[in-house]
Amino acid sequence: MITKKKKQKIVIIGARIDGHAGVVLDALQSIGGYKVIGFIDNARNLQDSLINGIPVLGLTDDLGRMKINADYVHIAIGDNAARGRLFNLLKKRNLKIATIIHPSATVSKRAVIGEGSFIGARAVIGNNVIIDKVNIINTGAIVEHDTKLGFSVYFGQGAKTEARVKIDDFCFIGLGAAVLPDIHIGSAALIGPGAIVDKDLPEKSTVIKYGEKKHTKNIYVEANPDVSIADKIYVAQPTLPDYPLLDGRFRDIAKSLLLSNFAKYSKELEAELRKRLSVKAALTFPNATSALMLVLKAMNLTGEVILPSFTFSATGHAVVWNGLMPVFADIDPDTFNISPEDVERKITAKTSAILAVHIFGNPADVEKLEAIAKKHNLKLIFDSAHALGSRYKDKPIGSFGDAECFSFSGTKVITSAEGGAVTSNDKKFMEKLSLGRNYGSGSNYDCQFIGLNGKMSEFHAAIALEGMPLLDKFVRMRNDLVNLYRKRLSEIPGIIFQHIKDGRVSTFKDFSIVINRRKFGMGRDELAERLSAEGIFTKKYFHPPLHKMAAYRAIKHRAEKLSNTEFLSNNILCLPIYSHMTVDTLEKICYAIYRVRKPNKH
Ligand code: T4K
Repeated sequence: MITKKKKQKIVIIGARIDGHAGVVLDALQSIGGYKVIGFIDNARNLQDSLINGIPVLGLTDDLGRMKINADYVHIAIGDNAARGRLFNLLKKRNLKIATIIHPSATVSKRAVIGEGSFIGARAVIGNNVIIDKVNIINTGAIVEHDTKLGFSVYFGQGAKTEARVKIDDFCFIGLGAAVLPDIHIGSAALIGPGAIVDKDLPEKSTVIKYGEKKHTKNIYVEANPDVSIADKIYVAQPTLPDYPLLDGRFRDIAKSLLLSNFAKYSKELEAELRKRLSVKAALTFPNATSALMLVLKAMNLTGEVILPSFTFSATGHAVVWNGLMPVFADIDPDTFNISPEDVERKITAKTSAILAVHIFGNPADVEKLEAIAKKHNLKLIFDSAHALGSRYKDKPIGSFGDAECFSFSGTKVITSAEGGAVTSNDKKFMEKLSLGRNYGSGSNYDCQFIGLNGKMSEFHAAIALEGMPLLDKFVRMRNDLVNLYRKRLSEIPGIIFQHIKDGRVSTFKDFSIVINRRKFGMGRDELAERLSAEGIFTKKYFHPPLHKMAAYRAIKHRAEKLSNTEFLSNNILCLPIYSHMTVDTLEKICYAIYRVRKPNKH
């Protein structure tokens, strides 16, 4: 009697049928003996649908508690961090994770293949190779003898190692890359397509093909593994330049023995800012706070300065450090930027300047503010700390008003670790500012006025320079993320977004939501707490507003009728955003918001 052997039931996590899930499905069909009974994926549009006649059973985010009636699961997700995290989660649930080896692959009898790994068609795994858990070795890859691959490594199509190579956890080896014998690659390194690795690499290194200068979007994102998906999600993260390129500039600086004093890289950064921002003059600074302080000082301002209270403390501090009185104007409730109408209402005979902010990168009402400043003969300064890469009516932010001040701190779109810059079309003013950032003197030590140490170090300038070519790309990536955020979150009642007016481009240095407590089911503070309990860290930018801070209550200031400022400050929450954030991370945040809220039943 012939008995038909019962097929093993398997669930595939990850449902990209035109991606790795499709490759896994094909391999299972070639192997035979498995019945794929479902996919699990975080894409909400796929829920309850059929893919190749196979149902989508639920969200990856629910894997911790979802019932799975299968003999095996397999994780078909290319992202190393996500795959590793899910592997650990599934192991905690005692689920069996299938190791899949395509029948056309050649695997030495003395090789060890870890649980949950995938070996693709025509791949070759040599003698004494040890492949740790949940690796992907793609089509036609060659892992030569005595090589060791760590946990959750990705090996692209046709990539190969020579003998005795050691590749640590979470590394990404791109399509067709080659690793020479006896090399050791540290964890989470990115080896770009076609690259040749001929020396040991420390963890998180990036190697792109020799001779290529430009990164592609994917390479850049992969170079900064989105660790948050595996662990905690922070409101901001720097997206850092490629280390080997930076290494060249750092060596050059060390060789020159000139570490500061407005030298080569500081000057290069200034030239880059002039070019990108279409502005006549640019000066680097150690941070935006000192830049703002010195700009106000060099303008010889007196009396009162009008500024928003809805901003970061540094905007107001620059005014107070100069012995000027802050007069707070209210903001527009939709754009969150200073209201030109309220600015005009608050002008007195003592007003000497307007200090506006492009909040979260959303360009302020530049033309209206310029008209008011001109009409009342006031200086106009923009705190553009968030706005490097923003555009107003097709012009880059950077050439408006009398001066604009930028920040390169660690949470900004382009970072130099700490750093700042001032741009202006007023060359004479910038000459004075240039003296000011050298304590107030030229080379003869005869100080013309009380300046400060406003020098950006050469190392910091080199980091910013490395990032500058990526500015437009990062702004586009952030705008794509915001579009997806808005799409997902607009399905939840009680969430309002910052309005970006037509003809303006925001950098989305921050992505903010405003919570309507009644419609959403809970207030901003409770949402922040609940997200924090899920490992998602948000910021209440800007709460308290400046006029409610202890330091400002203790000094002379004016703060009349700031109802929009107070409402926004009490209800706004900035959600995580950074240029290399993955869609998986974003989906996780949106789903967490959806899950933790208390919908209003009435
Ligand atoms: N004007 C405005 C309108 C500003 O917003 C700022 C500064 C300034 C002027 C002055 O610019 P600078 O003098 O700083 O150049 C941050 C930043 O330190 C500050 O630069 C920024 N604005 C402000 C809005 O935010 P915190 O204390 O709220 O953020 P922090 O340091 O907690 O960082 C947020 C998250 O980012 C962390 O939870 C983790 C992550 N992070 C941060 C840094 C610095 C990283 O992953 N890596 C990092 O290196 O002040």
